[in-house]
Amino acid sequence: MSIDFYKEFGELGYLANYSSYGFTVDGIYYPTVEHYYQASKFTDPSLIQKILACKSPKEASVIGRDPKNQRIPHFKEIKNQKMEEGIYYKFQQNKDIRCRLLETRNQEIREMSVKESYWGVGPNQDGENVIGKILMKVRSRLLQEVKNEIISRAKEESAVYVIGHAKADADSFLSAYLLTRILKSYGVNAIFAVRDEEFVDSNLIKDFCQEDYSVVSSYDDKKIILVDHNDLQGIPKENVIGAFDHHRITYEVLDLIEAEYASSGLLLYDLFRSDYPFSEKEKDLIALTVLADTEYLTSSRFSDTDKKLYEELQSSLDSKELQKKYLKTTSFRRGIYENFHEDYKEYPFQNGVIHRSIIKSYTKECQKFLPAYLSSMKDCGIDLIIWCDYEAQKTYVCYQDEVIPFPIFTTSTMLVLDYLEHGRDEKHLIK
Ligand SMILES: [Mn+2]
Repeated sequence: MSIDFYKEFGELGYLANYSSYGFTVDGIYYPTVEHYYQASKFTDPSLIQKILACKSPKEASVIGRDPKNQRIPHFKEIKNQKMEEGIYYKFQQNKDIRCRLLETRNQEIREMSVKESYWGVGPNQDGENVIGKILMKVRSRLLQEVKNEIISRAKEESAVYVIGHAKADADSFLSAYLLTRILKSYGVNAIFAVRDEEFVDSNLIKDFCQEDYSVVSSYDDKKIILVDHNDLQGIPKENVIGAFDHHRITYEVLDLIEAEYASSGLLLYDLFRSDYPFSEKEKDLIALTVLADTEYLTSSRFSDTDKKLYEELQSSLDSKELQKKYLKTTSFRRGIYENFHEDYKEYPFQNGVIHRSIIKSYTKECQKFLPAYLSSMKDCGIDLIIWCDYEAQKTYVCYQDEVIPFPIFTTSTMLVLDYLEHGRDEKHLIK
């Protein structure tokens, strides 16, 4: 699916040249890309001043397009370059939207202007879409730059701790291990670390990776690189050099590469495969991160693009067998309250907070236990159960006294919340 934006409003408005993200070039402040682009047409200082002083990009555009104003000769030949510079500086200097642009991974970006067949897609959607193409070009350039920035800052430190999130799962643990090795190859004194020794996929981790790790519980002046999350979780902001993640931007760490991948391991693979020679063993570890984070290749998070990358790993791991061995389903011998709180999290939802729990079972257990869990929700303070039946590959959503068979098999809370929020419209199931 492409990212189609039009004008500076709404969720995708940050992509538009009229959106108010200012930047400085050679000591001059430009309030928008439009101001920059229009000013670049002229050499007359008073005209440039006039454009810069415009309160809106629209006014700047009116002056810039006025045929009475003398443009620099052959501006046509450099107009794309000027546009690209403006867009580049905008995203380079506004880290919050830089994150958002990087988050779009490799999706096509289109400017849906019906009037513009050059800069946009035009009336028949077959225009040149030059703005969209520039945005994609700037995106790849910034991706490399952020990556190199994090690495070069890490190189200046006497030591850098690479850590995943608290209660590490397989992706968090293995990705931290892989990134440590990658950073070492760049000359960084990287230390493989965890926050605590409570592991979610402890059997899988033990069986596949017996590497020594440090446990970082106090931060002092330790420098940190985060993997598989980008929330600080108690780490002082100034200690964090950067983050690599595949979930959601928290805006707590802005030196961040975050894009939707099946796992953090797969993101690292895509990011470094052209400079770092991954060994067979390392590729298997990457494959494991994918297996663990996609419920063994069954979850909706495993996109077609991920699939291609995963196949490139040529891993010999058997996903079915590993699922049987390592997938931890809910233990129904324990009490309902305990199981609700085993995989429990609060999410902001409809101006409030929703308390959600994930239950993982096989079909028989699902049929046997679901009614009792449904009737205990209120008493246990649970608003939403995402119940995954791994045998039947079905997900049931229990919400407001109702059991809703979910249209696809998933454990993704974001997907479920999106679906509930948008009137159960299936359009919201694929990102
Ligand atoms: Mn992960």
